Amino acid sequence: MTSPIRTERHGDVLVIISDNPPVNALGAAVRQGLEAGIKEAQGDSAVKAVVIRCDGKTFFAGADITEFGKPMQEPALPVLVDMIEACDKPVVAAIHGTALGGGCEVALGCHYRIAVPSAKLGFPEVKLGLLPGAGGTQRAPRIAGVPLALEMTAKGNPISAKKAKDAGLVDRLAGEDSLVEDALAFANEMIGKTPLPRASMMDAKPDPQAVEEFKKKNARRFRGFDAPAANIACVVKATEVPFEEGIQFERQEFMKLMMGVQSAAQRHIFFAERKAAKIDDVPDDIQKRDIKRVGVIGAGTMGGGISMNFLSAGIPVTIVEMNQEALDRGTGVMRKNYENTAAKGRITQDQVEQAMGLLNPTLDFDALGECDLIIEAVYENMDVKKDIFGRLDKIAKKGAILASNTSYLDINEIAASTSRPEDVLGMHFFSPANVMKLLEVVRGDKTAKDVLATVMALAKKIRKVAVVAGVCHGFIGNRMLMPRQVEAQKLLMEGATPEQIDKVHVEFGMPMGPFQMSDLAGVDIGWHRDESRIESIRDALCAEGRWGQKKKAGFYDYDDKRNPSPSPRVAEIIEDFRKKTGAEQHEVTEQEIVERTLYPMVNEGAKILEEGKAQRASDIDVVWIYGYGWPVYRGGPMFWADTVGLKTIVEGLEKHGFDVAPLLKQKAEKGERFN
Ligand code: T1G
Repeated sequence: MTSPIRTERHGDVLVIISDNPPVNALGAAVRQGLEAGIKEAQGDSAVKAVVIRCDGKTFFAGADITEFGKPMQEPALPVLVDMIEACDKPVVAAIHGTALGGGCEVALGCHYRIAVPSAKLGFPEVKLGLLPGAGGTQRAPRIAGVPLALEMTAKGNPISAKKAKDAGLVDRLAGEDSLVEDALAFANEMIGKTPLPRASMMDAKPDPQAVEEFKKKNARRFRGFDAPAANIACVVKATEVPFEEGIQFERQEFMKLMMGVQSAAQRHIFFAERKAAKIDDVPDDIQKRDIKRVGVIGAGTMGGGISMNFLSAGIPVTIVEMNQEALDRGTGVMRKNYENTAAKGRITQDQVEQAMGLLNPTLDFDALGECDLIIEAVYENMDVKKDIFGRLDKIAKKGAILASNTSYLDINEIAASTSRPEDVLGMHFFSPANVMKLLEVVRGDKTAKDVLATVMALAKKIRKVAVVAGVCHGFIGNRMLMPRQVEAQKLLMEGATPEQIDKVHVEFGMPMGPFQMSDLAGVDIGWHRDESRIESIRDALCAEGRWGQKKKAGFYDYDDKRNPSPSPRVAEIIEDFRKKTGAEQHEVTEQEIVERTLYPMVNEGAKILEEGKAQRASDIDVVWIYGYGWPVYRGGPMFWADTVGLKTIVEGLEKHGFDVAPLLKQKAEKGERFN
């Protein structure tokens, strides 16, 4: 097999080039090729300098994650980086695209770095539950200082080439289209320069105050994760001990993380997210429809949020409402959202105007006739939706895709209200739609393959993580949410309190528990609105106007800053219901709460797989990570179940009288896993 690495001579300079699509991952063949290239440069007196660069869309984007867990082939990346740095001829890294992880470490092992302005550098290892394991935690603080090294390694977000240059991580910016020439010129200029700048020879200045501030500022973000603290410890170690000792420490911390469940979970999600984009029975290269303009029906919270996704991606939107007041309110909220983002410095005022300039608010339903994709985002009522789709059928252009944002309802039934069911599918956004990354793409029985592929590709363009779901009540996420909510209510009747149940979920790593979530979303969602009809604790709360945070009272009481506190009134309501129904009380333990609220979700996930409503277990994991904030370090419900052990899950379900899904029981009996 030909090596992905080739070398070229340009006068006194040897250029080592990697061509390893799609991201020049530093797999064994690349490492071996780089090693050979450096040896070639060392061994040839005519070579006076070296440039390392990559073909394709990016400089090395990291170690090859697919190699993790397999026997490591020489040279190990840390050894290779040290070899580059030890070269006695100047080595220049020519960076474009994203120099990430091991790629950034290779660059820091080089003596000089030149990058195009659009390039980014970063250490995303922490997002895989890891840390830079090839010297990055030791070289970055030595070159760029502790504060930036902490930001880059423990949070994992890339920085621009400009910021990298200001910090000394990059020496020069090349022309956007002249990286190769500029890198060669830089290398020639550095010939004969001694001593060569070697990061490992530098000192990293201690900065204990920056470390404490960083830890405090990010405590909430890092809650439950192992890797951030390990990254911080390595960066601090770089300021305390000689380079070699720091490298040993980094290596031991890296191995601890690599062997841990959290990194396995986070690497699982990395690949699961990308796998979710693939539709098993639809070829990647199927011809997709051209979506030049999107129509949105309804300018409420969802319609406005949905529209913003397209506007932010530069796609014009026609948004329709029934009356001017609702239309103005909706567009006003959209503008305010953009202005708030601009106020935080995340976008410019120009970008606000650019986005809003693409919006065409109108009361004219027929204006949707010029749209290539129309998304209905009105309230959850089947009759209303069928009426709208019937009207769309009359005015939408031929080939337009007709989508409903319904969270539960039957897409097949909605499609049947048109003469073009093959053009109909669900696009279930999660509130707030302009923030939450998950998009459930609901495939109707008659949805055409190109329609599905078009929407999946569009999802990536609007920076959503899309998962294909089949038609069933609640699709994937909300369908699994239901048994959790039902059991949580039952546990209240049997002796648990809302705060006890929520605490278990928050300590598990969820952003909030079932009752906090209910208060946030609105206790009154789906309530029959008949105050005299009180058949559940929820009904009793709603009848008293305890509709959740928006009313400063739900399952909890809320102060003006929406801080929750246990509610004596809710305790009374629960007590009344326990007495009225004669529910048997018992001491509810935390383990019982886990078994009765989380295990049933796994059981429902197994049913979803059995019924073919999800393509794969990892898709279900992606839904829960990106739609509900399931802690990524637990890998999603199905991955987590594998780590608990499916036998244990089955025993727990049977202990509490649940019907175990045949697929789950069968896998447990065979000692299999979902993922
Ligand atoms: N290894 C293996 N495969 C990778 C990969 C990697 N590092 N990065 C991407 N891929 C695959 C990906 O699975 C997909 O495959 C295809 O490339 C395109 O990816 C020792 C230990 C670079 C910003 O974490 O962030 O270095 O689905 O769809 O949207 O210190 O990929 O086509 O079959 O994401 O243009 C650290 C991870 C590794 C970077 C490009 N590096 N990658 O985004 O394409 S650990 C990372 C990304 C490490 C050292 C440590 C993104 C991207 P398929 P894509 P994209």
